[in-house]
Amino acid sequence: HSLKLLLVVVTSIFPNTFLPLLEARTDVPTQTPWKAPIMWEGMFDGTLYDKAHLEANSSVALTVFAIAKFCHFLVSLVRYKHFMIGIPVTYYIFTDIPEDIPDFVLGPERTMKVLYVPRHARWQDISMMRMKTLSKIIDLEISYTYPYIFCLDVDSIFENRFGTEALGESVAVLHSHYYTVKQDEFTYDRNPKSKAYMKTGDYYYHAALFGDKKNNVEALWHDESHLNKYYWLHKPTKLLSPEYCWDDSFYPTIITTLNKHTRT
Ligand code: 2GW
Ligand code: MN
Repeated sequence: HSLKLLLVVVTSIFPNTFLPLLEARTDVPTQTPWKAPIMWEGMFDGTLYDKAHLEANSSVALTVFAIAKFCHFLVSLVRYKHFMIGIPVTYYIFTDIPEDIPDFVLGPERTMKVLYVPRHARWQDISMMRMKTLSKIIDLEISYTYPYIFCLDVDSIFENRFGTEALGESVAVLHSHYYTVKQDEFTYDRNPKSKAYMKTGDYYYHAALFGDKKNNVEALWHDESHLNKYYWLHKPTKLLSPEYCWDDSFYPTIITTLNKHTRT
């Protein structure tokens, strides 16, 4: 009984850490060498996660950047269907043209904040400087209000459940182009002068969170290279399968559940 009680207490503090995973899939790796779960479709009961997160009053800040011509992507992104249904979500939209944000009706428990950011001339900087803006807003505001934050490319479309099972201390997404690829073909930054330099690593992660810009050396894949270096040094506690960020144009799919990320 006391074990059960302990589990109940622990589960309510860390709702998504201790929920049981269903019978592991055998066709894909479901755990990292450092024992973090890799979440694949069919491995979890979403209703259990939703219930635990509802009871724990979880909420999520979802940050996206819509700079220059990227505002139109927002329409499909904010559709109330698949992302964290059942718990409150605030969209943090960073843009240089607030008047270009389309009108949309937000679903229940959704709110939106539009924040102005200046446009950088080079697209590499648009992408990379997201981290600087994000770390500022996290320190100023988000960390006080939201237990969870997800940072997404705006050109993503939720087409299937992207639910509370995806929440965790530190969550990385396996890049759909690389999850079957050998490590020496990963596009890590191999330039020793770069802060993102890495010879070996664990996986190749997709930049759902971002790195920063230092030393005046531009990393091979910009923020994505820094992100990969960061997650190599600080192991994520949960990995999401490439199902969470799929790219249709790349591979005729063997995967049943897709959340699309269109390459622009
Ligand atoms: C990006 C490339 C070329 C021209 C413009 C832009 C651009 C990006 C822009 O004009 N306005 C804008 O808001 N962005 C934001 O940056 C937007 O949120 C977009 O989703 C994000 C990343 O750019 P994207 O989606 O065009 O590039 P991907 O999908 O090839 O990005 C991957 O690689 C990037 C680094 O090179 C990042 O790591 C990104 O997170 C990865 O998915
Ligand atoms: Mn993108």
